[in-house]
Amino acid sequence: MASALKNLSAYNDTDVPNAEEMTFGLVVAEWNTHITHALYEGCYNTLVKHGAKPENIYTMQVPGSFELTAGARILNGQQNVDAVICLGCVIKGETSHDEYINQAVAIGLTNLGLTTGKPHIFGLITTNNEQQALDRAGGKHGNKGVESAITAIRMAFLKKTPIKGKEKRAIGF
Ligand code: RBF
Repeated sequence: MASALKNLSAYNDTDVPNAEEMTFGLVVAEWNTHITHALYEGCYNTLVKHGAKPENIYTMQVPGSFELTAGARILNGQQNVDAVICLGCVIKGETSHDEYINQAVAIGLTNLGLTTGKPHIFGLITTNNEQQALDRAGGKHGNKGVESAITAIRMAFLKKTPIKGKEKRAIGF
């Protein structure tokens, strides 16, 4: 399974830029709260662990995952953050609601990333059942909130760092 082979929660601390000067927006969905709060804990603690100041982390709760993009848009209007991380959990049910919500969030966050020029991190767990979600919120497949935090720091660092030419880089983790 792809996530078993690439569990980014077990990342190398030394590869992560310092987040001391960075600001973050966290938008968290209230549906499946036991999952999304575990994602939030992992995400928030990882940002702080890498230097982010608590006063520079703005948290907004929205009703469901469908509202994540609207929440991110509102947060952007109120705070000039370096990156926005959206955390939610959509579990497949008897109907195809999950496909509509997941697609809307993926497209919405892509659009927000392109129109604002700021990283918008897709921290949405999209699973077939609750166990798969638990496995990814601090269980056997790590915590996608932690991974979202690392991705946000790395992307914010890229945005803050002017790219240079003539530099051959090692590719890979
Ligand atoms: N929101 C979630 O974050 N996770 C879900 O698993 C979820 N399931 C839903 C299932 C149905 C049938 C509906 C109508 C909504 C669901 N929502 C879920 C809420 C959705 O993200 C949104 O808050 C509402 O549709 C209001 O816009």
